[in-house]
Amino acid sequence: MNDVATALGRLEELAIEVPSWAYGNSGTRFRVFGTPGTPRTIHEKLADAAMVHEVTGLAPTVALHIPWDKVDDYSALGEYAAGLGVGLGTINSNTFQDDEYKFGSLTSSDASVRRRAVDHHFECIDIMHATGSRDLKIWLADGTNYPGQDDLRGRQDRLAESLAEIYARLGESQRLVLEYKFFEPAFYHTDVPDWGTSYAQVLALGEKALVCLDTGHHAPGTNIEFIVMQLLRLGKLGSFDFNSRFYADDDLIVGAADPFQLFRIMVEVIRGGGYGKDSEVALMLDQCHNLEEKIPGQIRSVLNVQEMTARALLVDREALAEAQRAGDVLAANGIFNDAFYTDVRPILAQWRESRGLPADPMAAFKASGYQKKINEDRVGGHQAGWGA
Ligand code: PSV
Ligand code: MN
Repeated sequence: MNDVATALGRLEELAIEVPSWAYGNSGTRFRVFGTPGTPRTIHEKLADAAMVHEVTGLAPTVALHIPWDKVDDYSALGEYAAGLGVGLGTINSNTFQDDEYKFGSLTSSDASVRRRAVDHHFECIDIMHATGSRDLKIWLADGTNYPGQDDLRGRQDRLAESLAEIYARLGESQRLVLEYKFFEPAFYHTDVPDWGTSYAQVLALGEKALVCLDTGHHAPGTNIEFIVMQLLRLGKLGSFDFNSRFYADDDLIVGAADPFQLFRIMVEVIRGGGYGKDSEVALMLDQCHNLEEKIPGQIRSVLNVQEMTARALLVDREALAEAQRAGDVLAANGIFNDAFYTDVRPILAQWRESRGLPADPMAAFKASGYQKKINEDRVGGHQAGWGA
């Protein structure tokens, strides 16, 4: 195994972006439960996100979703965030909640609907200029429910045209990341269902367009780390939306369903140059907590990513390559698994303390009294959640 000091040396480079929407109410199609202390404004969401960063040192930026997080003055919002010790990150567009988009947005056969959807992305790019955000993240709910409902090829062609218009509007240092998802809300076909489609679309656009991989957006049994390897190899992995799933797009705490999968993904991220300060790959969370308290949910998530990153950094690459060259299947597998089975929690606790962070961020948050305070303070108003 790699020596622990070298591995932990690289841990310093880990930065995870948290989503603003994680702090609002969310749920399933059966029920969205309200909870005390839920933010009413983007300012309150940022304050909650800042707590995650304060106790972990891992989450310096917050992704915004438009129009959920719209404000009049984004420079002021950026200053407010900076005052809390965090920055504004990726801007997520939203073309999945307006009646006009019922049959599609960027793929719609109705030119006026496409115009509206493209204009929404122009607005997002304007916001990115004001916030200094690098990435515009596009996920489309576009798709159909029944064979024959629409022309699959026509939709793909219109998607390419719409994306080209949006791409042409990007600033020099801005990027577009196109997220894929194999189903939901459409059930027969989705217009960007898989990494191959996203890759084909962004390849046609140019080098500022990349793929966003949401770990919850694959069919059961998919080898996600293979996709990670391939996109890194092709230079087209732009970002991750981390979460975990048991069945569908469950948006659960990352690493909760399958820690070994998260480890395997981080191994490929590191192997492919997608990790650390010299990498342009954005590591984001995309989670909505339905039952658990939201801030500790995010803390647990970023800690899980940190833990699996530490384990992945422990893989002895040289010994692994040697075993692979020698065709020693079980030795190679053993070297890989040795790193996964290493309990890094005690050394991570020490590592945190040596940096002035709490050894146990979950306990530190609990002891901070922050949850009690927001439960008492945030009375009245409209709690943020889906559609707000
Ligand atoms: C779609 O399921 C998705 O993963 C996209 O990233 C959306 O923007 C996000 O969820 C909203 O929670
Ligand atoms: Mn996502």
